[in-house]
Amino acid sequence: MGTRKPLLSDLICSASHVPSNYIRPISDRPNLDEVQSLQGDSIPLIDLQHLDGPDRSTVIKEIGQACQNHGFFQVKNHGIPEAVIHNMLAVSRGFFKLPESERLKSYSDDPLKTVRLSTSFNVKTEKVSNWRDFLRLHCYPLEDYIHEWPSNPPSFREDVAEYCRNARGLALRLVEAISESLGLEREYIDRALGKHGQHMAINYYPPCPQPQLTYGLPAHADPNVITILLQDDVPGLQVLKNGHWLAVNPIPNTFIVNIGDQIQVLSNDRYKSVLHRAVVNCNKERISIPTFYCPSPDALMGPAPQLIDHHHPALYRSFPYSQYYHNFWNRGLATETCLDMFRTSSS
Ligand SMILES: O=C(O)CCC(=O)C(=O)O
Repeated sequence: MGTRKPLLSDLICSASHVPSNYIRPISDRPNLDEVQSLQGDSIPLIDLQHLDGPDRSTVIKEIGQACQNHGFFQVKNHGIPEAVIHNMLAVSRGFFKLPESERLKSYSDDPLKTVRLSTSFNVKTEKVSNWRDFLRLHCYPLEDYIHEWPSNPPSFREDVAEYCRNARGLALRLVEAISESLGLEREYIDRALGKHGQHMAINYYPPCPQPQLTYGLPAHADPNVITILLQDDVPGLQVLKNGHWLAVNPIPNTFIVNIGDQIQVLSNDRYKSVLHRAVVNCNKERISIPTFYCPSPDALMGPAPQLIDHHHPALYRSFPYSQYYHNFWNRGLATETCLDMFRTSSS
């Protein structure tokens, strides 16, 4: 028997069929024919150019409405230079093209590791695998983690660090804007997050011979505060809206932002953390790079007291973020969100 290949990209090189452990039951397949493919305006596209000027309140209102009605929005004029985005995508592609032996230096199936290359979602808990390899990195504070990152391709650390600094700047501006949009002080959410955390995944979805049988990532909501997604020019992200899946087709130099479960908790359900998924295709590999902006593990999360009153009782109990994160990784990706485990009896 040959050596077992832990990564999908090394296993499938020339497969003409999806191996049986990737095949979803018939009731849980992507039904790609039923997906609506709207161009551009499938989720709001918000121009951040005037976020820091006299028209701030107009942009804040747009962000608030997007969080309330969609849980997702796209941003342009976000201030992250095109070269930083280009280098991030190029070095990610370079990483996944490295020889297997080089990539496997970072391999681990332990979700608690701060740097790890792995496959699917959580190989320890899941029954069906997903058509994805990924490199996951902790990235804030950078100096605590950068020495653990891959050093190949040679510019990896420099390019990824530059991207992380920029993504953090954007995340902070958005977190302040979301705080204001809820009628809270600008720094309220920032303070609630404690020391802050920032993780990143570089998702690599190889071409798939039978994309209708499997997922890159099945439907899930994000456990963190906000996610800023950079994707290459290959479609794959889909968002659930009114019971229908919408394809969010890439627009160059924009980011997709979605609010995570912690904003739903903080806002006491005013804003919704929405299910999304990644599908794969026969012809093209796809790279997507989510930055997950998180509370510190010891931050105590719960609804903002200013949003609770007689008519709006607290819908969640307080909990340390580490408890939430632990539950997220250990239950496998499921469409029932983790939020239900933290609801009060008033919900
Ligand atoms: O690849 C995508 O577009 C979605 C990625 C995602 O949802 C995730 O990594 O959690």
